Amino acid sequence: TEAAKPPITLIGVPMEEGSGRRGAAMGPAALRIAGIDTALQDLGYAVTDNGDIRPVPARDLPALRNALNLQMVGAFVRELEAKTYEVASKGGLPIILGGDHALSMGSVAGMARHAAEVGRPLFVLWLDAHADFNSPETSPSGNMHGMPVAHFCGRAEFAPIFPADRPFVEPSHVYQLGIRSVDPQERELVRDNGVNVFDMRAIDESGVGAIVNRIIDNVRAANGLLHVSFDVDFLDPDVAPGVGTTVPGGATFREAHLIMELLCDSGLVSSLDLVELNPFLDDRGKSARVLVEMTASLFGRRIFDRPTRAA
Ligand code: 6HN
Ligand code: MN
Ligand code: MN
Ligand code: MN
Repeated sequence: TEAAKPPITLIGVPMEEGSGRRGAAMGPAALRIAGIDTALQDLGYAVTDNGDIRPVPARDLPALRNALNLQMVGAFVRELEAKTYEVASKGGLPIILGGDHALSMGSVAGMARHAAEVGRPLFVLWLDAHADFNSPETSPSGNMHGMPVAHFCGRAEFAPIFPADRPFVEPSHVYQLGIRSVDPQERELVRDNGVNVFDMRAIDESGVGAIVNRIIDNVRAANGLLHVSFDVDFLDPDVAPGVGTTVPGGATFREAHLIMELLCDSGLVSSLDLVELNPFLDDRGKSARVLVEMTASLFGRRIFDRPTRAA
C-alpha cells in the first residue's frame, strides 16, 4: 500500500534578516551540501530544485522600529508565498530550505491560499522551542522570526505584506510541539487564541507518539492538509547545535525521528519548512545532516514497514 509520491520542489530562502544575527542565509546551501535532493530521490521522488529566491527589498512597506528589516523580510515572504502556492496548486509538494523562521509567513500563507482553493482546512504542526506568536507590540526583540504564527493566524497584521482578503490559519488548527521558551505577553496571546501547545512537559508526560497520533487523527477527521514547520531549535542543542536560538532541554533525535515516521505513515503532509539552520554556528555540518535525516524519515525512509494504523 505504497502511497502516491507527489513531485517535490525545493525552494531555497536565504533569509536571515528576520533573526537577530547573521548566518541563517547559508542554510539552503548547507542543506544542499548535506544531500537533501539525493536523499529524496533515493526514496523514489522526482525532485526539482528551484534554486534560491533573491528578492529586492519591498520599498512600499513601512520601516517599523519593532519589526526589523520588514522591507527585506516582506519581500522574501511575498515571493515565497507565490512560489509555495504555485508548487502546491500544480500537485507538487514544496520543501522550503531556510532561512530564518519569518519565512513561514510566506510558506504557510501560500499553503493557506491553496487549501482554501481546494476547500480543505490547513493545519500547521509547529516543531519549535518557541511559540513565534509575537507581534511588534509584544516582541522583546523586534525580530520577525518570533512573529510568523501570529501573522499567518491574522493576529499580527502590522503591515500590508499581503492583500487584505488573504485566507488565515485558524489558531485552533495550529499544533505546537516542543515549546520551552515563550515571552510573557506571547504566552497570553497563545492561550487566548486557542493555539494547541504541547510543551516539553507534555512530551515528557505522554510521549511524542501519543501526542502526534492525536494530532494526525484530528487532521484526518477534518480532511485537512498538514504543513510541517521544523525549527532546528526544536531539537536539543546536543543533537543540533547549528542554530542561533538554542534552548536546553529539547527533543531527542529519537523523539524527532518517531514524529517523522508517524507523519509519513499518515500520508497527510502537504508541505515542509526546514528553518533556522545556521551553518556558521554548526559543528561540522552535524545539524544540516540531522535535518536531512529527519526529512528522509518524513518521506519514507524506514527500517521495517509497519502495519498501517487504523484511521
Ligand atoms: N525562532 N521569542 C523570541 C523573540 O525574539 O520573539 C525568540 C524568537 C525565536 C524565533 O526561533 O524562530
Ligand atoms: Mn521558530
Ligand atoms: Mn525557535
Ligand atoms: Mn476545525
